[in-house]
Amino acid sequence: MGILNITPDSFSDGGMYVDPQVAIEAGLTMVKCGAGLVDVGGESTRPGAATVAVEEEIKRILPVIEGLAGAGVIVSVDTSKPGVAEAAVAAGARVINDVTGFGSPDMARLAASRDVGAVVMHMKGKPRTMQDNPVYGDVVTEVGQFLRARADGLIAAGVSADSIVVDPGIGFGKTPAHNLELLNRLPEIVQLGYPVLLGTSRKSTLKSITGEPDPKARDGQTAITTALGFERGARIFRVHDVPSSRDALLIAAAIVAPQRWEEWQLD
Ligand code: HH2
Repeated sequence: MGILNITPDSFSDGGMYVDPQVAIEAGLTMVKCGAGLVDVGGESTRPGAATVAVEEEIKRILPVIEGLAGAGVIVSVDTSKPGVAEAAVAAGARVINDVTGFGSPDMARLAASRDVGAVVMHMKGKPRTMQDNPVYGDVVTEVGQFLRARADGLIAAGVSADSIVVDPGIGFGKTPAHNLELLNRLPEIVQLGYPVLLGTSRKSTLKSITGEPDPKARDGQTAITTALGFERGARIFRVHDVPSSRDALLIAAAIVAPQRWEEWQLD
């Protein structure tokens, strides 16, 4: 999953894709490099980010979604606002990626009424304050319980189970130690029975280990989490730099899942 943030303030690609044509070209390049889908967002969720009005978020992302979907790209929309998701789906998005985990009944109803995929992500608190000393008993157990409850809620609302993907929400209301624990014990999230999406790309937990201050210099570090995440059962990787994570996946699969690797060679 390639990341395309149509925002002025995202933590690593903010301001790069404000011109829709530039964004569409970048999305098409991601697909050429091996992305199976492109995640388009119009509001940063980095800690402390300002909220964006529905109309403004739609204005940012709609031309890009139309352009990519029109070219046959599978697009997911990264939003927690039902009004934005509805406009995005009408413009051709086929997946709703909600970092608030479909807590809003309107969002669950929307996913049920359209034939779309639903990415259910865990976040503790709200973006503005989520990194203020987050505390868990056992982070993996709590994240797993949250994801199971939200997935159950979606199914009760009428979403089909095979449209659901879960995501532990790396960096969303978690310390580096919480994030590393989630990555190490990912098989416990995989056991929920849904495909697992991992979003580690360029995040500050990597910096907490390597000391690298520049997010754009963390793609190699991201690729390592992609390989280890695959080995532990994750199946979708949300990344800014597609080629490095594609290579990581090919190598990881060649080692731990040779049959899958051979299938990928045929694609
Ligand atoms: N991370 C970000 C945004 N959306 N969605 C899912 N499902 N999982 C994630 O881990 C995730 C996400 C934050 O990263 P980014 O989009 O690069 O930055 P920003 O929020 O500043 O736009």
